[in-house]
Amino acid sequence: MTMHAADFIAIERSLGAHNYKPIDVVLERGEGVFVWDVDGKRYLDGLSAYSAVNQGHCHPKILAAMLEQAGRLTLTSRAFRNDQLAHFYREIAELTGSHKVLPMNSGAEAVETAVKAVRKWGYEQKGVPDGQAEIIVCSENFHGRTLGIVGFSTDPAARGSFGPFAPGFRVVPFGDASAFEAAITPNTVAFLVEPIQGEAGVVIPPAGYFSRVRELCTAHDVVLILDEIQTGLGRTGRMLAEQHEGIEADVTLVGKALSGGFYPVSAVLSNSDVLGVLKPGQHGSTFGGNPLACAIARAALRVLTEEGMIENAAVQGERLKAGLGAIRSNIVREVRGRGLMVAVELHPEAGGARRYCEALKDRGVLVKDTHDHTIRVSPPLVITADQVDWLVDQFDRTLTGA
Ligand code: IF1
Repeated sequence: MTMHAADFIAIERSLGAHNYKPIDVVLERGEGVFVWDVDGKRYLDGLSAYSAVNQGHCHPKILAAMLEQAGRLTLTSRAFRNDQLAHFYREIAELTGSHKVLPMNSGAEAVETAVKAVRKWGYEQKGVPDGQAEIIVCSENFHGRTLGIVGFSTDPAARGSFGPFAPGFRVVPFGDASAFEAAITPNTVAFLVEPIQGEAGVVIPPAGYFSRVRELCTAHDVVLILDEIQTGLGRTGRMLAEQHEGIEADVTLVGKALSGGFYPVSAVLSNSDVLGVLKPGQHGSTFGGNPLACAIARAALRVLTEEGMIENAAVQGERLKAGLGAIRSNIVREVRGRGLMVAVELHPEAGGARRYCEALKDRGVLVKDTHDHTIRVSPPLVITADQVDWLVDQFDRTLTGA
């Protein structure tokens, strides 16, 4: 019996937990910027799995590296060494200017790892009294779904009914360096922040915010942790979004596109001695740093740079932003973004972004609403100028009702 879209959806509805409300398109194949549904209809992917497939779907070189490694050795655990880890360390350290690397799997695990490491650093290096470490975070943050992380979320949907939560976090408004300064105490060990807030709707901080934050962190011996899980690895037109701000984080978190979407791979990158506080037995993961993950990540990083994807993201990002910004529609409130991390915010009177995402789907464009009134647009970094123009045209027709 051939299954149709409605059949897949019905089974998911009856057997799955309803923790998502996906756009009802059932995808079965992907290549570059395109994906195809079970009826053979083609779509331009304007989400890239939330920036995990920056390199485009099923990139042939990453696929080849994965297949080659999968037939050789997949998992040793960290009880033994493997011949991929050292190469991965060297290559990612060089590309990001880091001195120490700790591999994990999901983005949330990288965030949790950083929280553990900076607390330990605070007690052992900064001299914070035991159990008193404080970490400053921003309102509207998104860092993942684990208990430690949702405990310092300000989103009622993310944290509601999941407590009790761990103490030790202070929340300040994003983009306000004075508020950050006022929240620093002698027990502050770190500031955890996204360079551009993704889930909050692609919120870009005011110019100068991060250079001031960097100064304050240095002056008060506070570890600056940048969550680049979404903004990193070319998405904003630079390898890391911090490069737009002219700063360097002490700890950088990457994930998502670190595998080009083939496998969950994340990493904590450290410029300071933070990761140095972790000793044998104090942290780990069965799958973290496995040879399959390392081989995939190495290929994913290599194609990003070798194939000019980061420069392309800068060029096509400008084209996309200009094109979307030129749409004459009275329901568009603002178009903003950096590189290929773009958002179209609609006026509340438009009745919500979801209906426009549904309409765009019918026109062959897959995008996702966030926070009711914003459409996130983040295609793979391999998108061409013609494809950007076509994408903009579909937005134009949808938002002007043409
Ligand atoms: C979902 C959002 C994006 C992240 C940052 C850590 C993580 C994420 C800056 C955790 C994850 C996700 C998860 C995904 C939706 C997606 C998302 F809308 F929820 F906010 F991209 F914008 N730091 N982002 O953006 O990484 O543990 O998921 O690997 O469905 O929850 P993870």
